[in-house]
Amino acid sequence: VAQAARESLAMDESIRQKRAVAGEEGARRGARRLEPPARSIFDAEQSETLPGTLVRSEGEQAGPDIAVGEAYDGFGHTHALFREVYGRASIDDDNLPLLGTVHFGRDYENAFWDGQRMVFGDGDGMVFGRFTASLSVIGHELAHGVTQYTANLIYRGQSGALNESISDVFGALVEQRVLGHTAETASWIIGAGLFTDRVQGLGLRSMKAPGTAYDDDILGKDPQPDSMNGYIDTVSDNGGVHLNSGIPNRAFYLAAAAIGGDAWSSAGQIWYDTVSGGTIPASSDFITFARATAGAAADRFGAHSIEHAAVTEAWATVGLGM
Ligand code: ASN
Ligand code: ZN
Repeated sequence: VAQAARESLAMDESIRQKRAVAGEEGARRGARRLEPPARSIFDAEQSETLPGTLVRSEGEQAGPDIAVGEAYDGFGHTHALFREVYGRASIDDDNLPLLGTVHFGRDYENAFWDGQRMVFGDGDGMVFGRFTASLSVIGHELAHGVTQYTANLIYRGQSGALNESISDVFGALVEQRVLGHTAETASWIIGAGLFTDRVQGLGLRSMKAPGTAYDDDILGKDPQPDSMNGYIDTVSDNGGVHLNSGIPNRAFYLAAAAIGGDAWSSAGQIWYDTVSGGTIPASSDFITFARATAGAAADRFGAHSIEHAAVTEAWATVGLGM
């Protein structure tokens, strides 16, 4: 027993040292200021020309255009999650201005990050409405920017599915924090509110139960797998990046649910540490990322913490035992 206690004390000491080092790094980096957001929203007026016309700059009052207001507010909420919870200064951690274009294209049924800005279509009005209507989608697109400036996961195959999943994770967390939802009360739906009344569905993807977000005459059944047993080998969609993301999405949900409470400060902090920590390669596959999250959980919460146990168990449940 004494031996075990000594080992556990030694463990605590090493964690304390790691945290002290992290704290000093934070203090040194503290020279870098955490500025408020610098948002600029443009209107493509149904063209596919970027950026379009500048319609709202930071600090300007809201006008009548709902999509412009949603993009502006959504950028603010997402910026706040990264700044207030993770101490990150915008997308690049150096106060990068947030650029967005709304009303992109005609009947354009998507939103995307083009490497420099977030772009939102209006949908066709039959299946999809405005893509700014969902805060988790706005958070998703901005998080692609954060991933680009950190782990820079290659947008193909498993690293691409991780890139997609990380965007879903922070998109969901932005929304949960604004709504005051815990891991237990959250919907874990990405893109709630995007579908028109014609579509039977909760949203684009379910992180809690991948493959069940919709089952509909127009769209068919949500094709996302929820464990490695269902992993989809395909050449389309960059190797199924929007499909296989269901697997790490569910791992995140399971970890957050097992820990309980505010997901952004528990599992979200672990995932943020993993993505921004500078340790995972751009070509990471699922198991590499899974092991890194376990390491990040141990570093931040302790090797014998419930957080660490929750993370390893979550990955094992989706077929990625380590
Ligand atoms: N909405 C999609 C995404 O952000 C668009 C795309 O695949 N580029 O992943
Ligand atoms: Zn994406």
